[in-house]
Order: sequence, then C-alpha cells, then structure tokens
Amino acid sequence: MTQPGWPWWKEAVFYQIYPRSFCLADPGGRASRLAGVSQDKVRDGAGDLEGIRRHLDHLVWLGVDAIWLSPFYKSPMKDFGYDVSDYEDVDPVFGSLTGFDRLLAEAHERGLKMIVDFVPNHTSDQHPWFVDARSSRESPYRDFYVWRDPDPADPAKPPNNWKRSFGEGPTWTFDEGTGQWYLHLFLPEQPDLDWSNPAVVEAMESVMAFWLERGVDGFRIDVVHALGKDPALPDAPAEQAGIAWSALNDDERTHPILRRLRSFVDSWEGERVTVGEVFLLRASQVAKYYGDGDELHLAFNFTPMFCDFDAGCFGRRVAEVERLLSPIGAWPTWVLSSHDRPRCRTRYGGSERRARVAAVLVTMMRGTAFLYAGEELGLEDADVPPASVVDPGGRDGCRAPIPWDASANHGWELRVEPWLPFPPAADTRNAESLRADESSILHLYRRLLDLRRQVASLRRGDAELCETPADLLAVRRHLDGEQRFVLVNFGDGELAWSPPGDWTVELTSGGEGALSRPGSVYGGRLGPEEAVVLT
Ligand code: TEU
Repeated sequence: MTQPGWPWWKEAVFYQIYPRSFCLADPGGRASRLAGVSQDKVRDGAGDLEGIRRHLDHLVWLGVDAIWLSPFYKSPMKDFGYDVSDYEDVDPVFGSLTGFDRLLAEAHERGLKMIVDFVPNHTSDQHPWFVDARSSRESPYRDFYVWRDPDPADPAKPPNNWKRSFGEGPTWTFDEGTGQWYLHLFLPEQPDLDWSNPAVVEAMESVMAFWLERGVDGFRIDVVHALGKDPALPDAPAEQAGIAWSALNDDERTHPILRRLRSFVDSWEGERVTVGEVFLLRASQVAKYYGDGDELHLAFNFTPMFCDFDAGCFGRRVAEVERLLSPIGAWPTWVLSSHDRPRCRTRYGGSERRARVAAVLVTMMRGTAFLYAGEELGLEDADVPPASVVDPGGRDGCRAPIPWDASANHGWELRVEPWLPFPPAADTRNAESLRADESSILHLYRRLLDLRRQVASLRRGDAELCETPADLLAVRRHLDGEQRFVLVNFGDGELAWSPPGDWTVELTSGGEGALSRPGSVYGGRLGPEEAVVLT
C-alpha cells in the first residue's frame, strides 16, 4: 500500500492509549510486583500493559495502523506518569520490561506500529538526577536543571513572572537546602531539564536509544516546544501573564535541538517517527517545528480542538493548514481529543450525533489522524465527584476507564474501585455492546478507517475547501483524477447543497435524522448534523 518516498506515518491512523485508563488484566502480577505494599485505588484500580495486550485485536478489528502509548515509565504519579523517575523502566503499576517487550512484539505481529511517549522537558523530582542535583550546588547533575539565585533585595520573589501549569503559582520553587530557585513549567515535582547543557542532550539521546533498540517505531514528544529556553528568562508580556508559560515558550533555541533529535532518530533503521506536542495555539507557530523537513516529522496542531461545533471555525482551521503547512511540505495532523481535554462528545454538548461528525472530521481531512481511545465508543467524560478527583490539572473526566463489556466491572479485573468512575451509560455504551450493533458509532469509525484504507485520495490527496452556505463544511479531496467530497452539516436543521454533477453516498455519519444511505444516489440534502463522503 505504501509508496516509496511516502512513509507509513503519513497515511497512518494513530490510536492513543492512556495505560491507566485502558484495561486492567493482571492484578495478581501487580500485587506481587508491589509486594503487597499497595492498597489504594489510584494504583490498584488503574489499567496495566497486560490489559492493552489483551485488547490488541480490538485495534486490529477497528483498523488503526499504530498505537501511541502514553507514559508507563517509573513514576511517583504526581502527573500520572508525565513525572518520570526512571526513563528506562516500567512502573510496577503497569508491568515490567518483559511485559512491554511482549506487548510490542504482539503489536508488531499484528501489523500495528507502536510509538511511546518521550518526556524530555522535565523529570520527576524523584529522578536520581534531580535527587543528586538538589543535594548540593557541587553535584555533577546540578546543571541538568535550571537554577537561579534569589534576588537579595527581594528573596521571596521568583526569578520571573512565568505561571506554571496546573493550579496557581509560579514556575519556580525555592530549594531551601541549596538556597536557589529551580524551574518547573508544570508541578514543583516536575523540575525542567536544561537542554542547553550538552550532557542533558546526550543523556536523553541515550534514553531514546534504549527504546529504539527495543524496537519502538518512534516517539510522541511531550511539550517539545518548551525545550529551548531563553537563558535571560524574560518575563511573559503583561497581557499574557495569566497564561501558563508551557503554552507560550516559543524560542529559537528549540530548533537546533530538534534538528539533532531528528537526525538521531533517522539514523536508526526503519522509518521511525517523531510526533511533537507543540502546545502553541497558532498554526503558524506549529509550522516552524517541522523545520526545513529536518525537525519534527509530525507536529500536533491543536487549534481545531479548540473550535466549538462550528463550520466556520473548522473551515478556517482547514484553510490555515493548507495555507501554512502545504507550501513548506509539512504533513498535517488531525487530533480532536486526548487525555488532556474533555472528550469531543462532552465538548460539543453531549449528543452522539456530534461525536459521529467528529469521527468524520478527524479521519477524512488531509493528514495523519490521532484517535484517543474511547472516542470510537462515543464516550462522554465521566462525572467525577469532588471526593474522587485525582488530577491536579482537572483532566479526570476524559481519563475514565474504558468499558469493555456490560458486566459490573466492564471487563476490568478489579479488586478495588477503579481509579476513576466509569463514564456514563457504560452498561450499554461499551465495546462489546457496540460491536454487536452495526449502526453504532464504533462501526462508523471502523467504516471510516476502512474507507481511508481503500481510497488513496482520502489518505494522500489534496484538500480544497469549497464555498458553501453557513453551517456547511465541504472539502474536496483529490488525487490523480480520483476525488471525493466530504460534506459536514454543522447545523441542527436540514441543509441543501451539492457539488456540481451526480454523486453517490459512500458513507454517512448516520445517527438520528440522517438523510443519506451508503450506496444510494446523493439527493442534495443533508440531515441535521450529518456528515457524508460522496463519490
Ligand atoms: O501536556 C502539556 C500541555 O501543555 C497541555 O496539554 C496541558 O494540559 C496544559 O498546559 C494545561 O495547562 C503534556 C501532557 O500531554 C500532559 O498530560 C502533561 O501533564 C504535561 O505535558 C506535562 O508533562
């Protein structure tokens, strides 16, 4: 299927697995790894790697090409794995290196690629590097992190006005023992590494080598735009001082770092890929991180994730991608949900119809698609009562456990409460029940991925935005004389529009009020919140 010069990752649909939320299959193994020390739901009620392995066939049936696995490394779990205390081991909550190797091998046997999360901006404060660094100013690891002296005139004032992510407060914590501030764009338990130190670059390359050697197909790189920092640490402009610095840092120094990481990853055999989390909210900013084809292979463009359910907003995002990325040969990505944002269905007001439209939007545009596990079930965020909140960033709802079947524990081998409550309607909205219903959103996702696989213009073709009435998004996909139209009615009433000529409905998002039937002649009308692909 893949053409020479056309790497697999350009055609791929990635499926993001947040290991805590996917499935728990081996509580006995966990109990012995934790030697009985653990009896709390945050550890014992979380998913494991074995749970992922058991459900690989779900992914094959669904038709995704690759898995992105969120962190499963050793971690004190202050940020549920994005605070890594050992980059080269598996946390006992999730499994072992042997279990990881088995998972990777079985994914590969099924033709699934797998990329892992690389968290280079910060470590855990429990990482041996930081433990050593804060033990003394003379520590050989001191310069792995970013330290600043207090201002003698105002020792209680942090070195600048940067605001941290998660909760209120500065990006600085004063270390009493050694009398200096250290930098952390996220929690105080996540000190930032100093990437201007060549020893850090080397240490982190050796982490990448560890996983590349084991056979991973690449990395999703966490907050990659934050690696290069201006050593003068200038204040955020006053009008942006309320925004976390992790969403503002956009420094030239990151680009040489990325060029080096790119050539490092490219030097391994096979087509390994880097997907950068560039959490900057203008597509023009994101575009720069592709470099001249020599930085990131792919960069997340999150701007569509911040659109309401609105044709105008989505249209502008499609146009922007074409205007800013195509001319520089940067291959786009589409992502509408993740472990950091409320699920599509919840964001768009709760209707399944809109979740179905989201399925079409994320898979039918020009670019690599990223699906967050559970979106294929049309899940809503869980309702998390205050007493059950665990995430300092307020992101628990979208991290609820995936319901696999209708049984009481929904296919999880639970010995304690799950770490978060199951999402709404799990008795009927679970993988097994939806698989038995061909009209379900799960089958819609499967049909979309199958269509993408069959139709080259949907994978590789141009995307041209058409002039349309308000509420309608129409994108013409085109490649070597083959074309498709993707039409999306964002309005809650019927709408009449057709591209010139005669068309057949190849796929409809379906749902309540849909007017089209696959295989029938397109009658020129769309049902409320209906999306179709025309051939
Ligand atoms: O997220 C980084 C990030 O900047 C946002 O997605 C974050 O939710 C926002 O800044 C909130 O203010 C990545 C990971 O995806 C996230 O889960 C981690 O918590 C974070 O990095 C720190 O590693």
